[in-house]
Amino acid sequence: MDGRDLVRSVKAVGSAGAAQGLRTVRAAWRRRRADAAGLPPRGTERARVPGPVRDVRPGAGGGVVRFARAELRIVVAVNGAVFWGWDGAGPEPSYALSGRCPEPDPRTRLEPDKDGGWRVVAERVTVVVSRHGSVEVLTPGGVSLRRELPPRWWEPVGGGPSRWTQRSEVAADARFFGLGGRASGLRLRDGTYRLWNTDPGRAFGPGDDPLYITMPVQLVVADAATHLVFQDTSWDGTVTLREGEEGAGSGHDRAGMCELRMDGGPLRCWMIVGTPARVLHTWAVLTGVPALPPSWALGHHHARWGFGDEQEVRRIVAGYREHGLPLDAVHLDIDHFDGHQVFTVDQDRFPKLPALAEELRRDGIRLVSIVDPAVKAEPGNAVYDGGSAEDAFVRDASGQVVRGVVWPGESVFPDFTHARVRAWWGRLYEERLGQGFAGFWHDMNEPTSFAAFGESTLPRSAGHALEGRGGDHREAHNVYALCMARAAYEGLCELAPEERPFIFSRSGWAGMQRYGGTWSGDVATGWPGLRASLSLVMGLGLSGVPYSGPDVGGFDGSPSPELYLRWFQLGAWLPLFRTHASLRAGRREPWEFGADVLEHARVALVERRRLLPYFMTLAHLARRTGAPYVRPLWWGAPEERALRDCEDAFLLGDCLLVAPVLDPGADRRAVQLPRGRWYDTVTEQAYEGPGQVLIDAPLSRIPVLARAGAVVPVRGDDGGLVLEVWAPALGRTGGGLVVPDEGDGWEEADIERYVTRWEGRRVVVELYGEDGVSEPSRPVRVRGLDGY
Ligand code: NBV
Repeated sequence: MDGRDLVRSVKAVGSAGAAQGLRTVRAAWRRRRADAAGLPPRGTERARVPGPVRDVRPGAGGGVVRFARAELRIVVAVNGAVFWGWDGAGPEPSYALSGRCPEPDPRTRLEPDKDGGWRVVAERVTVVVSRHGSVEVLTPGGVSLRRELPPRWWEPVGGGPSRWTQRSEVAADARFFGLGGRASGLRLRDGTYRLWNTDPGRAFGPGDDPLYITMPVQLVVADAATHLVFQDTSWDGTVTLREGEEGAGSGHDRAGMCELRMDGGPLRCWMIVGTPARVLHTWAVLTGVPALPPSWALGHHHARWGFGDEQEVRRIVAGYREHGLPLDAVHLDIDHFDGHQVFTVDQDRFPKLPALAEELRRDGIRLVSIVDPAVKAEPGNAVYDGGSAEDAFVRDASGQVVRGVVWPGESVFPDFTHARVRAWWGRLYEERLGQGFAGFWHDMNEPTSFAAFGESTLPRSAGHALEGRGGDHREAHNVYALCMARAAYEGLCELAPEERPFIFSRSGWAGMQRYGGTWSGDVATGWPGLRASLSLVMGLGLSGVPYSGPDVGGFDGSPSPELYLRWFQLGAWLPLFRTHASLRAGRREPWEFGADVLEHARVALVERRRLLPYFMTLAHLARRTGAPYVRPLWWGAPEERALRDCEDAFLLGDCLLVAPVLDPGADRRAVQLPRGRWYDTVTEQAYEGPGQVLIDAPLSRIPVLARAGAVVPVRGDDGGLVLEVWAPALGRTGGGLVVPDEGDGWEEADIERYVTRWEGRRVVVELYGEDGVSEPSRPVRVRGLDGY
């Protein structure tokens, strides 16, 4: 135990009560003993590199290149995605892939290359394999996008998983994004990022890494093309990034560098090349399209750890009503459980939960329940008894059920990597539905188990089914939450087949979007936390998870009225718009910060409600195209280098540009504009991009701009859908897609395609349907006409 561990252990004892503190000390020792017994020391290791090339075997979509000490399989799929795997690794089995692996592209050719190497030539990429096993991916025009140097393995002489390293080079102008949810910034700066889902154990800020969702998914934006690279390995590891440097025409560019170091697992990787939109689309095809949230989940949510009882919930809901503030969902945290036990209700403080849920639903407000994976290890607890009968809980190497410590005290953990266990767990949501809950909030599923020292998770030696293959927590850890989300999603589809499930999960992995979204976790209250909230949402979107949002106001402490308001104004433009805070934090209701804040928050809430049809459209488009709702400014113009560095504004779909205020004391801010004309949505003033403009940002609002020509579906005063059209620039056309859907079922809404153009001195809007062009049947409101 080092000094920091000791401080943590003392704190744990102090804050969570002496009994719980002692449990965490015992649990930490148990964990250490389990790993000492269950994981033999690595012993002597032998280093290996592929060695010189020997021969090749052409195959569908590419083939196998054999080296003296390794072999490499390359397959280009019909959708243009390239797979390569060393030492027999194929694309499956994989927790990230959504189902069947895409078919190989039969037009691909394997040909000899210079110096004894080989190349795979496909329609959109060429993959060149050198004589010693480097793998380079080039555009059809021959520009190099990424060059992976020959990998290096360290194999334990006595057997066991090999560690490995893979170094790669990218263009000098390339910028890195993604890797799941990172707080440090949207653009991933030089440094080392860990791949191990982690509960930081306290409110986090931009300096904290890793966090709850890590993914070996990088999006690399460079002049030549954008590419996504996914190392499909769930083991612990690190990614070290170093941006390149251009030698200002001297010809001495320094390439960008990426080094992956993994503790084990297959060395296999997918790469997708194209525009950002194309890349994310193919990624969604590969790993599954994002679950469509029910329409109410795109409204405003209010959560709190520690509502305490039904009366307090009613008081908050009444507060929203009395202040004229729209509210769509209320979330109940672990304090509504009986003794913090999952799938129970504290009957003293929440005696009539179904009646409360019904009452709220009549007002259009849904109840959402937290769900923790840890089950109190106590006979008599129905979930424990049922799970024990089902043999559902994770066991250690010696066959004992692993015990950890979480909120209910000593706890056990379902093994979600087993189909039978997922089916059992999925059925447990029936109890929640019976209580009237409509949505589910998965927490503590990194998984977290409190420990006074060492890592706050399960022992690495703990066994997992891994779909029958068998393995341990080193491999299962990062996919634990993904599998929990799957269990809930599939269970809910059976239990409530008419409704699309609403699940959002603190932890997860590549592919988690199939089951739902996520949120920031415990982001620290403060201006840096506000900034981190935005980088998390954007980074997750670029990793394939489009639905997320922060705890508005931050998780801990008490934000100043100004900070609270700025956070609220940002949250109103993010997919998950939720106020939430810790048991010990100050208030988060909009009326608790003075009359001005209340007024400005109301404006943000009313605008969010007005824009619900637009958010719903973005949700459908995310499902159909993989494009996140929230996109970096370079989304449509990755070649505009200045945009690659912009981290304080974002595009919301194709139509809007949102520039939140992220600093105290600001009453205006600089906004970087992509090419084209943009209108301030409040003043209707027009700005021309590309370039930077200064825009007023008084406390009453943050700058939100609409793209000239955009068609934004909004909710009219009578609740019907209205097309808000922003005048195209003169001589130009514009347009937009609308997916009308106000429900929470499965019926597929048709996409409406609109085109806008000038006709004389009038802006006209036309609906392009299968039967030709027609007038829209929906009311149209044209804006931005001043100055024409
Ligand atoms: O369940 C309590 C909290 C929850 O409010 C928060 O949103 C989660 O991120 N939970 C973490 C556990 C306790 C954290 C200190």
